[in-house]
Amino acid sequence: MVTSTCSLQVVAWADSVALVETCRTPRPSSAPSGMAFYLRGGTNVAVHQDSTDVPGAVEAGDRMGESLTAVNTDPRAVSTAATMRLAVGVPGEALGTADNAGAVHTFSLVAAAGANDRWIEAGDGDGIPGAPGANQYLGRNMYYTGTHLYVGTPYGPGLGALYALPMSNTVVGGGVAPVTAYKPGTGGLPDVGVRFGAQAR
Ligand SMILES: [Ca+2]
Repeated sequence: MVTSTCSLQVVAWADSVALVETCRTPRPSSAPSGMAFYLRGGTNVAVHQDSTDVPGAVEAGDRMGESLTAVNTDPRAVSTAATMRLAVGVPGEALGTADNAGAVHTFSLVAAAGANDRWIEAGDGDGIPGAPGANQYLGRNMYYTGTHLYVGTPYGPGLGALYALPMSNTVVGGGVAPVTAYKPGTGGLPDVGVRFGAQAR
C-alpha cells in the first residue's frame, strides 16, 4: 500500500537542472488519477491523461505518477527531445477487463509531452510480453539508464520478471529492438522467489 502522494527526482544536464515531481493529485473531474509535474526551461509543466495527444483518459484509480524515472542520455551535449527522457508509471490503469493492469508513459523533458510520448503495456509490441492482467501494476517498478528502460513485473505473471527495453523501444516512432528478459528459471536464475523485478537500479 503506497501512502505517499508525491515522489521527487532531480535530473541535471549541461546547463540546467530539471526537478521532476509526480503526485497523485485529484483532478477536478474525478477521484485521484494522478499527474506529473516538471520544470522545462523554468516553466512548470503538468501532464496528465487528458493533456493534448497523451494517450488514455483520466480515470479514478489510474495512479499516474506513483512512480517515475528520468535520465539524460548524453549529459555533455545540448539537451534534445531524444536525450532527456522521462517515464511515468500508471500502475492503476485498467486495460480491458483487467483492473490495475498498469502501463507506462514515456515523455521528453524538453519537448511537448503529447507529441513525444510512447505508451507501453504488456503485449502491445514494445517488448513486455503477455497480455495485461489484473493487479499486475505494470509501471510501478522501473528504471531508466542511458540505454535502456528497465521495467519490472513483480506482481506476475509467475514469480515476476525484469525486462530491459532498448531506448528505441521507449521513444515515439522508435524501432522495436530485442528485449532482454531476466526471469526466475531462465538464464541460470533459480526458479524460486517472490516478486522478482520489484527493484532495478
Ligand atoms: Ca486512465
